[in-house]
Amino acid sequence: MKEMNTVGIVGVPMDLGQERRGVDMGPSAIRYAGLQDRLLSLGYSVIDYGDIPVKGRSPVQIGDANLKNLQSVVEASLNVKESVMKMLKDDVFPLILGGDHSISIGTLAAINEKRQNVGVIWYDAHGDLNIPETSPSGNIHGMPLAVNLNLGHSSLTSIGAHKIKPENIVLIGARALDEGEKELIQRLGIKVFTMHEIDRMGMTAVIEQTISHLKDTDGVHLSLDLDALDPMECPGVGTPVRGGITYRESHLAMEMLAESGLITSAELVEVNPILDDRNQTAEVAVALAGSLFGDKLL
Ligand code: HAR
Ligand code: MN
Ligand code: MN
Ligand code: MN
Repeated sequence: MKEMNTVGIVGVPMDLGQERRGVDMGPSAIRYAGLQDRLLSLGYSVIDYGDIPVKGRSPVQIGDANLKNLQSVVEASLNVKESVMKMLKDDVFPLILGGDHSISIGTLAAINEKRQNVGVIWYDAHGDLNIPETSPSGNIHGMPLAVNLNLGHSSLTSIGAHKIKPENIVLIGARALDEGEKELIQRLGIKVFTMHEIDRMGMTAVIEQTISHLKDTDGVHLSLDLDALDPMECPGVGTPVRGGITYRESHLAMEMLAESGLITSAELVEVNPILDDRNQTAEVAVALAGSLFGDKLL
């Protein structure tokens, strides 16, 4: 973690990037799980910027089958961007609570305004590298990383200067990549640690290599999709995939990232309390945030 002693929290009650209801309650669930107290206990000051307004699901869907709820996602993303820009201006560490992963379009649009050469860690079972032409679902939460490479529908790519360089991205935990995503990864040479590499090398080596891959960036954004973890430990997600990262491996990853001092912003996404078991996925999110913000355990 960069020496920054105030954390800014903002919630994005967004569920329009996918089809399962309930993920819009993610920010509340994460707050109820004690995020603020966890950060205060680690010595940070916390400013809660509240929640960003997100339109309800309209019965008449705007956009088409390849881009569900496009117009509402664009509107919300512009609000996310504005709010994250405010946090950056206030010089606090931006911690954004989803909401589905489409919120990342606005988050990184803001970060790209402020910094050049931004690094991104995409901790996720999925690649989120679809464009409308390759998406099997038309769900925008499967597209944000592509948008951040300036690929996809112009209504999304025009939300900001989406200029993340392929060589500044690392995917960790991937195990459900679509064909078009695999092709893009190969073509752009994006660094990916799939579950295979995590099993084979161990999380220690994965994070060491991630850190060395991203060491020359101007700060790294951690996009933490809770479905990266195994659904036995994080059942409260809309698109669970078996065979995920363990709770302990994830803590190790966060602890090593904290030590690296590289992380300058983060988001916790895809927590869906309706699908959860006693808010445990939100509790995992808060516990991992503890490690990311430097809890040393001793
Ligand atoms: N790749 C699939 C699609 O595009 C599933 C995407 C699921 N995405 C998330 N975020 N849950 O990672 O529809
Ligand atoms: Mn995701
Ligand atoms: Mn995912
Ligand atoms: Mn753009």
